[in-house]
Amino acid sequence: MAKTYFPEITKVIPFEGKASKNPLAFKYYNKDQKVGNKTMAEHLRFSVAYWHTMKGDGSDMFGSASFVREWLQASDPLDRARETMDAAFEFFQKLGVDYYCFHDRDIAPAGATFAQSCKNLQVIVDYAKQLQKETGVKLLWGTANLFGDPIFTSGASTNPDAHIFALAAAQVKNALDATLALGGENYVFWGGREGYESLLNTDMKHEQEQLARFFHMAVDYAKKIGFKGQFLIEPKPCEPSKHQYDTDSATTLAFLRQYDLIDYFKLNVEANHATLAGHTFEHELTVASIAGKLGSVDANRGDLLLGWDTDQFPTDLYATTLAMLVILNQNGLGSGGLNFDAHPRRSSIDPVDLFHAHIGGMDAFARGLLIAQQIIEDKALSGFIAERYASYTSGIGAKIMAGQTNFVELEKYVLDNGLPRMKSGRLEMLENLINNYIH
Ligand code: XUL
Ligand code: CO
Repeated sequence: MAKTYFPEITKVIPFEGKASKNPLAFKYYNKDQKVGNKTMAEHLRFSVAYWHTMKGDGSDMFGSASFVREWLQASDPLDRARETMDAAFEFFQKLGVDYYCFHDRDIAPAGATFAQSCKNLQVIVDYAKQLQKETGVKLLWGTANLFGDPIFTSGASTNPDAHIFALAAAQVKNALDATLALGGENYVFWGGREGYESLLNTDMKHEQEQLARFFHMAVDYAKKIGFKGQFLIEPKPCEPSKHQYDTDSATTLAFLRQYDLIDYFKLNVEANHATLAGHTFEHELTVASIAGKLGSVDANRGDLLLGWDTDQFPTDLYATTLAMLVILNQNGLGSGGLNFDAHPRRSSIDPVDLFHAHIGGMDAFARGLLIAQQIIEDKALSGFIAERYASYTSGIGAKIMAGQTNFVELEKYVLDNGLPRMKSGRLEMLENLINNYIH
């Protein structure tokens, strides 16, 4: 690498432990430390989001860029893309993460024609391949940006115009080729424009059928090119669309089942999308997990007082603990990981703030992992929950679960045994218990 973009970071961010006062050191994330039967790195599989970390400029709906990044200054778009890629790999290595994620248009600039855009992507993919080989950093997932270009304003695959559907398909075809070329372990579909604004001009059934056709074609194309990575859908209820079709985990799973797609997809659950959908992060993770469909996580958080996707770095230990409980209970994310789909705030203008932000997120999840592992080892919650449902393990409860009884027999059961007695849910006791583990 010709020059350094993060000169203030002279070595890989070290693990220094809880007592360290060094803000540029991990206090909890100790890559090779075993937790249960895996190392922290194997459990957490952290990934950097190219769009925020490398391309984010601090702008918001009311103000222009507040960050000035040295890697974004070259006047030629391809030079700029290469310099950004250099800075990205310097960042991944100095932070000590093994994975990154991108949209096609994050890594390579759009050209004046579609053919030019594809060529640009090819050039940068070749460059990324070389840097991946040199550094050992891997691609967690690739995706296509089907929301930024104004042509997708009324949808990509759900657009009323079939020509635009074709453009979206062509773009995903190239993004899949890129992901395959870079050994991507997953491929994500996030449908920011796959939704509608008003039913006055929308045929919802038609649009949902279009979306299903699109996904089937993606499955077919992946088979054709030998892409073995996991397909993931990332639910979000709104923003930028008013109603997005992949609203939340439950809606997305129902859609996948309805259109015979369930075998080919898992979900990429994002914390801030969960809260926008009026759910907790752990609810969305659990709905996906109990269906055997929790594939990966976009790790971030929203702001309780703001009703939009603020994509802040995760710092809340309560949230990371509950998330890691779900992940540990399903024995990990498989080919998925924890991708920081998050950006420093508008006032955090320095490149070093990117380090502080990621270090905080990684430590918050490492602590969540340690706490969740202890809770599981102690059977602190599972024991209580098992006891709460114990009446289903024998007698009439076991018959209910085995499908061996009916309303008539249950009526007789109540008549013979009298009215049931209530039991406490002990929520306050359990909340206290969790707080005692978070220390
Ligand atoms: C948008 C969002 C996306 C997806 C990938 O809210 O989360 O960046 O993660 O397209
Ligand atoms: Co996301």
